[in-house]
Amino acid sequence: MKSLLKKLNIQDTNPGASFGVDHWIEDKSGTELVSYNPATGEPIAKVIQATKASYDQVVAASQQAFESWRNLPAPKRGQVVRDLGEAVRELKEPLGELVSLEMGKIRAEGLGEVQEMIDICEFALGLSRQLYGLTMHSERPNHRMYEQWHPLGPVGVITAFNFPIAVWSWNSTLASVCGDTVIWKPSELAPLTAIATQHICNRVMADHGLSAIFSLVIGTGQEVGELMINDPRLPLISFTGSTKVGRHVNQTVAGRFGKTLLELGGNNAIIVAEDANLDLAVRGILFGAVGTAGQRCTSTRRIIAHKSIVDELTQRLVKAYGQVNIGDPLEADTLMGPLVTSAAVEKMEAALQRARADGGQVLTGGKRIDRPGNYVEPTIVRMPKQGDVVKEETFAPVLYILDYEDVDEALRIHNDVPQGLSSAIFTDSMQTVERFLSAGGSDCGIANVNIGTSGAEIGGAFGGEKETGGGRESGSDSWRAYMRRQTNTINWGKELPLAQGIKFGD
Ligand code: UN1
Repeated sequence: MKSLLKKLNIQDTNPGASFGVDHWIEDKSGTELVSYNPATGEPIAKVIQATKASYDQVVAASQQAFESWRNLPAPKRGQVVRDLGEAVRELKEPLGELVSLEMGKIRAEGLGEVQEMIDICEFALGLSRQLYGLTMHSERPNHRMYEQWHPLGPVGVITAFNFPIAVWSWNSTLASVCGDTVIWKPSELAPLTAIATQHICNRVMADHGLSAIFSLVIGTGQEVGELMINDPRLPLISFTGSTKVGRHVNQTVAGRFGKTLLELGGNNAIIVAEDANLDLAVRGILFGAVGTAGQRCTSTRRIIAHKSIVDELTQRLVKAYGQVNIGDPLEADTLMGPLVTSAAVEKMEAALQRARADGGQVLTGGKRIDRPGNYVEPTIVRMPKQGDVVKEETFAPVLYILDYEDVDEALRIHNDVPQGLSSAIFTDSMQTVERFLSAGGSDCGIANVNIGTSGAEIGGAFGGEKETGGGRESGSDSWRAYMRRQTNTINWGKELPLAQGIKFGD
């Protein structure tokens, strides 16, 4: 562990704010934050959290950096992000392992997460030459109309523990090629991953003679989070986390006419039709429900299976769950690591208690594992109906199984939850596929066919509807969230005709 931390410049005690190589700020009155290894319960290292004083210093630096960064041609900004991707590629292994060490996802997924950052850096580089605006034909003679996109300013990015690098990188790489500067408040559960990433950013910025394009402020939601969402100097807040906190962020930022980009709770279901390829379905469900110990926004939480195959599917899933190797996330053959905190274990236990009270039958799992660390058994619960507990997001490996008789019923159950992030169907019927993808089908931001709900590629827009918050991050045209649109009309004639044919004082 010591050599891993050394490779990434993590000290025993780390300052909690930075905007450049020579700009690490240790707040004298900052409180200590200890990062624990969820696999053992042991401390890894400490961070001195930022308070208002260092927060203000970071925002001032970020504002100042924005003044010149916004004028650098976007393809030049892209080159900085390209170098960031290259620097991360060189440290992929230790960085991925630090993710595993700090939040408990298995090594393969930790590395996958770093790969997601490398991928989005490449995407952002290409994007830096494609920040397109439209041109329109004016109704007036000798007039030209078009729209262009300008950067917003310093953007606040508040991220969750479960993707401590990837989600920040979706935001920061796109925002920075768009000409914004970025201020990052990571989860209090994954501060060391953020510190390691900031060290890399600092090096790359220094190579380009820059600072404060990427900045870090580690502190509590109550202190630093509140400062950010109330701060008119931050025109956009991108927030990933629970619906409950997201609602507060949304309302607060809207109150000052700021913009938000929200990626909140998911309660993702897979419909398994009577004609589904069950081999594929079992594998897709296993990765979706057990991967990352059920702690992805995209994790599969509900199975809606046709009555004719539900028993066979369930038996096969129970068997597959029995073969899941649970243990140290850094061991090569582990498939499921611990939950992030013991509070997460307690929330899982409470949800299972409610599910049982609702008539749920636990078919496998259901218990905490008696060893150090926050280990639980991956759990399958057969539910007679979709009650309140099934409609809530429990961030744990709990999979509820429901059944249906016809596609109408499947879709009704599917959409009858407050969240709308990801969804999937397993079927070989073209009609059922099209039905699922039609306007009256899945109401989610992501709808997949014959693959699971999780593991999206960076190239598509990522996000969801309803209480998931409506934001879109990562690929496609998500970059627009980080810019402001300006419509321009240019008169190159010698007359001043008015639109709508209005004559005024002629
Ligand atoms: C999240 O859980 O917040 O699609 C992000 C996925 C990952 C990202 C998940 N690429 O599962």
